[in-house]
Amino acid sequence: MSQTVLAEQAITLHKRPAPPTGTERWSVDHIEALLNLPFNDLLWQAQQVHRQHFDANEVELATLLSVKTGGCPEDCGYCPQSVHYDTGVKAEKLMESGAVRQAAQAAKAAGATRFCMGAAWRAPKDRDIDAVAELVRTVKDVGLEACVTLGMLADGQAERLKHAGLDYYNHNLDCAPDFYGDIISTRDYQDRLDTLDRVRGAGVKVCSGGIVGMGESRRQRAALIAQLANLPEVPESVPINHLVKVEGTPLAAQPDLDPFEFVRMIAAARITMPAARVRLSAGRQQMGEAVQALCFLAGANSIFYGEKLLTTGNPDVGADRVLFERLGIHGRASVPGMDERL
Ligand code: SAM
Ligand code: DTB
Ligand code: SF4
Repeated sequence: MSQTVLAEQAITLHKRPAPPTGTERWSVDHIEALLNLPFNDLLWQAQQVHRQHFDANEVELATLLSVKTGGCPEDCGYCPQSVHYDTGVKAEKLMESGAVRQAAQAAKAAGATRFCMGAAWRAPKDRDIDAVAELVRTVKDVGLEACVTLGMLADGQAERLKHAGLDYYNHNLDCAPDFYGDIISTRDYQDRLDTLDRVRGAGVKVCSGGIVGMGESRRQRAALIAQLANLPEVPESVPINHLVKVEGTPLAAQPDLDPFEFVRMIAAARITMPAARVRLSAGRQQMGEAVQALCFLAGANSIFYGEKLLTTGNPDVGADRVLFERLGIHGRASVPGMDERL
């Protein structure tokens, strides 16, 4: 089949009404064919889809805070916070709400609309959920959307977070099912899917994506996108992380990925999940501005904003303001329903 025909099919496909819940919307073959398109054809499609659903020059600013750092018992091969690897990250206790309030106020003053709190847990205990619920209330009180990522959830925990006002729960599928065992041995893919079900069941919006550049094949990248796009309900938020290589982790010496492969992944996420916020997540500091601009062209419309991710660096606010100015991009001004709460 010619690439033009494939490109046309993909456009027709995305216009079709969503199939019934649980039905496969996108095959791995189809997504792989998208990833195989000439770069310009792929970006052209992604731009069209993007403009049908969003203001093409608006990007959401989400600030990230590690509220409980390090000491994690899981062995995720990319992660500096795992106890299995000697990365120099020190384990810290859960932050108090006063310090979180200050960080949230600073993020809001800098223009962020979403505040994401990460905890290096395999799975939170019920008493951890109580403490995080307090942090969620604090963030909501400041007037920001609240997102947390705490690991695997047990029955009832997502409901308690929802009750505290949580908007989003981040839990990444990270990679294709057939690559997962190469990266993590301490839990399996189904555990991740079960947590996403619990989040959805509690009425909390789903933030789920993955990491690119861990040595996966293009087909495996397509398979990750297929997993996300075929979830019973498409995630509202899809973070695409570029692996940040951290000394001491098993993936520290991973060869560099062709940056255009990363841009292709953003485009595939945009085309297959047209209404989702696709976040150009970790890896911006290492990526350079031209590649970031291509990611925005490919349909990324959210970034992590602020000089730190969880334990590694991110471009500072000043640098992002200059980049946005040069590209004519503006940050998302407000979130519907948010201002009344202030
Ligand atoms: N412990 C919880 C969990 O794993 O679900 C929450 C925190 S964990 C650090 C959140 C996500 O950060 C991971 O799922 C992974 O996608 C991303 N991440 C961690 N280390 C990374 C790295 N070095 N480069 C890119 N993304 C990374
Ligand atoms: C996500 O998808 N990426 C963020 C967030 N969700 C929690 C984490 C990126 C972490 C990068 C490595 C670090 O700073 O430790
Ligand atoms: Fe722990 Fe999350 Fe890091 Fe895995 S990614 S080691 S679960 S903090």
